[in-house]
Amino acid sequence: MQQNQGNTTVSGDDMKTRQMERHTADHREQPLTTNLGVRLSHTDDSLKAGVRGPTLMEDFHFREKITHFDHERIPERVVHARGFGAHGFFQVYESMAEYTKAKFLQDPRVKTPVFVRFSTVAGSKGSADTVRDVRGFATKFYTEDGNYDLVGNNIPVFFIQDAIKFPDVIHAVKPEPHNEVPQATTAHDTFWDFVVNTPETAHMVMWIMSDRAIPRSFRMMEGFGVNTFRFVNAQGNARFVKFHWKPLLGVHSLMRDEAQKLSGKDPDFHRRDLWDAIEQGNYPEYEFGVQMIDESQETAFDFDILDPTKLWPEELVPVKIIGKMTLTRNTDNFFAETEQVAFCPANIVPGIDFSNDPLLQGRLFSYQDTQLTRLGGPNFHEIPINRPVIPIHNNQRDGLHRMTVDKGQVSYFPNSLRQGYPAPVPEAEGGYVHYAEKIDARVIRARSDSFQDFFSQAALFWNSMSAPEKEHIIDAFHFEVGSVKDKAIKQRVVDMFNQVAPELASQLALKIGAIPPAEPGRTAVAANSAALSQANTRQSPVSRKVAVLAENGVSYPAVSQVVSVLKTAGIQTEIISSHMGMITSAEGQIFEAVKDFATAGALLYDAVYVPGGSGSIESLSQTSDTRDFINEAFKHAKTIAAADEGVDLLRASDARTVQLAPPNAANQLSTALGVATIRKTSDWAGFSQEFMKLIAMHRHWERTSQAKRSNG
Ligand code: HDD
Repeated sequence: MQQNQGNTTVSGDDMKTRQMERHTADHREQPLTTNLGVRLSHTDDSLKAGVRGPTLMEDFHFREKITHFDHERIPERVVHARGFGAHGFFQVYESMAEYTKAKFLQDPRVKTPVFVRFSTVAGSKGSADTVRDVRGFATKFYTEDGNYDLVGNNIPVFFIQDAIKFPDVIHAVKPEPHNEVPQATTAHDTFWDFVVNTPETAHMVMWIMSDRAIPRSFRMMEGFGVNTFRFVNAQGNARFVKFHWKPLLGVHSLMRDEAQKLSGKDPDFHRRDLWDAIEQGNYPEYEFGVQMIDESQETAFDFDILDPTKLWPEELVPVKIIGKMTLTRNTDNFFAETEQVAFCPANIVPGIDFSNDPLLQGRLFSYQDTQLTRLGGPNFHEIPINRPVIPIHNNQRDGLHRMTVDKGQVSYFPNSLRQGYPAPVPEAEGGYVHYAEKIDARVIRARSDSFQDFFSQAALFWNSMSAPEKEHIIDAFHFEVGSVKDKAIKQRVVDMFNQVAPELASQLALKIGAIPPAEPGRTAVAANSAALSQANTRQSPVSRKVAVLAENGVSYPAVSQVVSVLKTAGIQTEIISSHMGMITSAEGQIFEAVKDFATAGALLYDAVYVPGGSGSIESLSQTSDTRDFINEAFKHAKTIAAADEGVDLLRASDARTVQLAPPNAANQLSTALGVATIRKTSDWAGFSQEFMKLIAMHRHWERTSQAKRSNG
């Protein structure tokens, strides 16, 4: 599939696309038929005994159509039910032969096809995208050694240490069983009841209450393999590894209030964002990183490297960036691809092996098992999205929905009737051999003592947060634990997190009517890790969305020149008016308003721009929709820009609290707290550049802190 071809890039990335194409159907300009190919003359009426009579049993068309419809749904995933997928490819930057013999990590010219599915965990298939939850980040690499699945999350640790507790944590977080309420949220009694009775959850709970759990976009999240795996090289030497995805756009999040409102305004916010970005050619990119620990260092850390509630601080174990994944193609059919894709952490290739992480060990069983119910039998590997791009040969036969017609008399091994084929492959020729770890132990149902420190890394996470991130965590705890009815559970949350961050616990207690801890908890961890804070992430304005508020009479240069600079930088703009359709600038040019205040909202944009033009501003100021729009963007710390009379419109909004360009000053740019204003300028390019710098910063948190202080 990916042979060397001189110095040219070997394009394996379209192998999967070509394979999938063999299974696609294009119905354009085709006659209507039954599933058995009979052409149909009429499909709008069932066959009846007389036009007003009963429907006849012999109506094969009716029976087939309704039967198929009746069975269109399959069970949703028991977790990660709501997801969204895309195709792409992966390329390693340099050969990793020193560490692993995995073929897809050897040759930088090789493009390995991938399919990625992002997901939320707790919600049903039809729930909203922006709920507070961990996001699944599952990648299927279609390698020349077979399929490799990296089934990760956007949070590097997990709630529990042992897979046997997975049904418990999921039952606790899912809607409560007696009334199936609430949907897709951790803000309810059973979740927090589980947390206070399971202190190993502390670290993950800190992440879940942080901004990580409400990402701005799937394109702006990190991914983590979470569990510890092994790399094994051709000499048979192994290292412990953890896997990372780092988005080139940086890691950015929504605000709680914004995320909750978005659930109503656009429940498909994240999937729409991913789909649109790919359609527009803004291909999401993630660098692939590995942390590696030598086998000899297995017990050298003050945490157990097999404990999935622990991360390996990047300051101790650096992340080596080894390649990049680019997502380039949306699906043709959501059900066939995104719904039917089946991931499994046990799907590995030579060069990668498992560790004894007790969460991983349980996962190795669960995923294949769950697909038997979800996809209806043992042949789901034949579904096009799940097929490897290399041939499959073995003696497995039959079962529900078998597609392959296996030829011949023999379906067993050893055999002589088929000369011993299909034949096992020696390790040297690529046959998988499990790493020969030495195990010398007694059978026991217990947890290792080295897994007993539940709070140190939770405290490390808290220490590593910037001031706004800490505020957001307190706000999240306030909402979530404040939604719990049982007072004893609320109190126990305060007491438990007093062990992690005493200032968090005491502030939370005051907000939710619990008793503040008498003295700080016992975990005294001073360390912090810069890599954990989103304040240190990459910044880029690319693919951000800007709302331009305009009416008839808007200034032509103020719109056209700014929009053209933004577009060149890969920023999208949409003109929003009180009505959709054409609007005329003061100079007579026509713009199209693609949205109006009913169909849009500041929630859907990263920034707002109000160009001048007295006619436009006069009309805009006549509706409270405009003020609401600006106020909402302001509240959510988004970049706001205005020029000329547009600045006056800001004066009538909450943005008046920041410094704006004064009425008579010409060409004096003011950029205070993420609000860029200017009057009487001809330097639109310079103004646009400043605007873009602010957009790249994502949010201006100092504004929200200031607002809080002045309110409080
Ligand atoms: Fe899991 C789905 C990630 C622990 C059992 N899991 C699932 C998906 C992701 C993860 C991303 C969705 C895959 C897709 O898009 O189809 N799960 C994780 C991570 C874990 C984790 C990062 C901790 C390190 N999971 C975990 C445990 C168990 C499971 C401990 C059970 C013992 N997970 C499942 C499952 C799912 C699943 C029930 C549901 C649907 C599916 O597998 O295909 O088997």
